[in-house]
Order: sequence, then C-alpha cells, then structure tokens
Amino acid sequence: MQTTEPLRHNWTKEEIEAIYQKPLLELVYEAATVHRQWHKASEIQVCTLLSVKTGGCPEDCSYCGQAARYHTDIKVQALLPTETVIAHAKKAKDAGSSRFCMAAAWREVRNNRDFDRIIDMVKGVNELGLEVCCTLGMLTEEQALRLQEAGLHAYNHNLDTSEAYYDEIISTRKFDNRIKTIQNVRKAGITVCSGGIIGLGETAADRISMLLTLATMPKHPESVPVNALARVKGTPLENQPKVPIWDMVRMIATARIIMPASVVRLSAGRIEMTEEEQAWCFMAGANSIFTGERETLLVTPNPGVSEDMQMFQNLGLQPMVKEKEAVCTTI
Ligand code: SAM
Ligand code: DTB
Ligand code: SF4
Repeated sequence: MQTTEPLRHNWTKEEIEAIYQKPLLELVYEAATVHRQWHKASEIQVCTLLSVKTGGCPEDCSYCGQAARYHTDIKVQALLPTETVIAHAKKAKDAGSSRFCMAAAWREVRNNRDFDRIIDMVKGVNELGLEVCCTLGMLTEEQALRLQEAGLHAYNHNLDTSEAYYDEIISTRKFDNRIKTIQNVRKAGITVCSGGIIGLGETAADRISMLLTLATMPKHPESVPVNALARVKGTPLENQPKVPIWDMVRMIATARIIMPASVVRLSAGRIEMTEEEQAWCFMAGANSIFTGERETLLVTPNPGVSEDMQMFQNLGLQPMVKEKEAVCTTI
C-alpha cells in the first residue's frame, strides 16, 4: 500500500500555506488521493488511552485540566498498579484496539520507583501483542533507551502549537524542550508520535508553522495526532470558541499531504463532532481515533466504543490490525 514516491523533508512555509488555504473540496480531494496511495482507506487504527497517573501536574499548560494550579473538577489519582493497567490493556485488545497509550500527568520522567513501574507496564502491554505507547512528559536519552529496551513502540510528545505561540500557552517549559525530548526518543529507536492542538487562539500561520516543524524533521513522526481543544472548566482556555469542523479538516488534510506515510490521528474533540463531521476527517486522511474506557479520553468526555463501532459500520470502516511503519526516503 506504499508508493515508491519519496517523502519530502524540505517543505517551505509557503508551500504548506498554499495547501492549507486551498479551496476546501480541492484540499480534501487531494488529501483523499494521497491517502489512498499510501494507506488502506477503509482501515482506522483504534488507540486506547489510559491515564495511569491523573492530575496534580506542576506544569501550566493553559488547555489542560490536569495542571495542579487550575481549579478543575478532576480527581487526582496516583500511579495505578501494574496489574490494573495490564487488565485495562487486555480489555482494550478484546474490544478491537491495536495500540495502547499510557499517559501520566508528569512534567518529566524521574529515575524513581514510579519509572520502574512504568517499565513493567510497558513490558506487560507489549507481551499482549499491542503496540505500546507512553506519554510521560520530558525524557532523557537514557530514559528513552530504558523504555525502548522494555519494548516501547511509540512515545507521544506533542509540539502542541507553533514555536511563536508556545509561550502564550505554556510558561513552565520551552518549545525547544519539546524538540529535545523528541530527538531523545528518535535516538533510542522508538517511533515518534507528535502533533498538536487547534483552538488555543492561534492563527492559521501558527498552525502552518507547527506543521512545518513536524514535516521538516529528519524523519516524519510516524504518528501525528490532531487535537481540537477539549475545553475544561477552570482552565484559562475554558471559554475559547469551539473549533470549526472545517479547521479540523484542513489540518488533517494538510498533515496527510505533507506527511503521507504517517498515521494521522483524529484525537481530542470527537465528542463535539457528529458522525458526518468525523467522516469528513476520515475522508481528509485521518486513519486513527482514540478511545478510552467509561467514555473518557483522559479526563474529558469521548464517544463510547460501541458508538464508534457503529460509526465504523455505517461508514464501511474496519479497525486496523497494526500500524504500518513509514518508509522514510529523503530527497
Ligand atoms: N504530561 C505529558 C505531556 O504533556 O507531554 C503527557 C500527557 S498530556 C495529557 C498529552 C497531550 O494531550 C498534550 O501534549 C496535549 O497535546 C494533549 N492535551 C492535553 N489536554 C488537552 C485538551 N484539553 N484538549 C486537547 N488536547 C489536550
Ligand atoms: C494526543 O495527542 N491526544 C491524546 C493523547 N495524545 C495522549 C490526549 C488528549 C487529551 C484530551 C483531554 C483530556 O481528556 O485530558
Ligand atoms: Fe501536565 Fe501534560 Fe497537562 Fe501539561 S499537558 S499540564 S504537562 S499533564
């Protein structure tokens, strides 16, 4: 299902802007065409998310309900026991997921007993035959290597927004810290999952700049999540307007065209989308969704698994068995 066309890593801002600003139907048609050259368009990967440590985070990401400093309704939960996490992963596999992502509300990984427990979780989930992913905050090269040796397939670390807009959204770390962690993940031989959020008050130029950073990395992230802001009461961004569906479609379609081999994930925001709106996202090249138990993503609402399976049936889609590895040829 992959073409012999090389992947491009020399995109310019002007080229990406010209794609992003195309008339919508032209853009979707082009993205759908590229999608069919590189992927089986009837397959959507279901990735189950589990919050293994919730809330109480020292960071100030202004979109996030898990930051300790905001007064949200989210209940703090210490690191879950390994057996509980493995039981959740088994359940996810039985429900049709092929990927399992464990998320922790940490600023960074520390070399302590909690990290040892994460290593055990990675081993256990890997043994189930699931693609195992973690998102734990900043990571050193040594920590990334430990995760790789335990069988970690992917590490999620989003850019979140453009370099220029970053300081408006987060003050407790820098955009460069994000890049550094992504490089550490790459050096350890783990696949990269990196994307961002729209609806934070950023401009189209910020979105294009974020996509440019991703598409000009020496190797494209194998996985690119596109999140619409999930507005959480008590956070500084709680009153942001809802993301228009066509903005989501434009982001997904542009990501699909410039990073054709990557799995593009329709991430946060599905709860506010109709089935028809999600279908537009799949048409534009999204080939993964996130699910969570009890109709939650991490701490915000998400459609239930049976609702998603009904949607797949209505749209003639099937859960993907395993993610295809990107064939990365540089020109
Ligand atoms: N603490 C780690 C970190 O920030 O890298 C890992 C967990 S964090 C929940 C993972 C990603 O979820 C964030 O980078 C952000 O892109 C996304 N996210 C968090 N809250 C969100 C929200 N309210 N709406 C949309 N995406 C969100
Ligand atoms: C990603 O890009 N989106 C997921 C996953 N990677 C970890 C998380 C979305 C979180 C949405 C808000 C919440 O429920 O906390
Ligand atoms: Fe903490 Fe991650 Fe939320 Fe930022 S996005 S506050 S680092 S859990």
